[in-house]
Amino acid sequence: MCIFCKIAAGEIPSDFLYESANVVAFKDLDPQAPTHVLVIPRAHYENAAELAAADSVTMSELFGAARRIASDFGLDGYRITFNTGASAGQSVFHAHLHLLGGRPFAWPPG
Ligand code: DGP
Repeated sequence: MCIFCKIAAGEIPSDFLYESANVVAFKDLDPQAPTHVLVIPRAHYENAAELAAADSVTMSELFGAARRIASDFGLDGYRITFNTGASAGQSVFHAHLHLLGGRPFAWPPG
């Protein structure tokens, strides 16, 4: 079982900022901004593309959860990222949405 499957299943105790039948959200271990939350499907998909192809309802719920968490944190601007593939910086191969906020962000991203 991968690390995010274990978190979603409650095998690794975590504080969930959002939780439903299909999705959980929790703080990133290595935050890159004052607010850095990961929103993941409970079911295992290797990346966002695989999730989108297999379950567009859950994919949509990731965005809804991110919107709600951004509102809860009072973020007036935020960035949503899906690193998809090792060349794009993906290091955990269980689909996850990064919600980042609380500081200015540069464009283009590094
Ligand atoms: P990515 O590089 O896009 O695959 O992002 C993976 C993120 O997951 C990275 O920012 C660090 C975070 N992370 C890795 N392992 C854990 C963990 O066990 N707990 C939490 N909360 N975050 C983790």
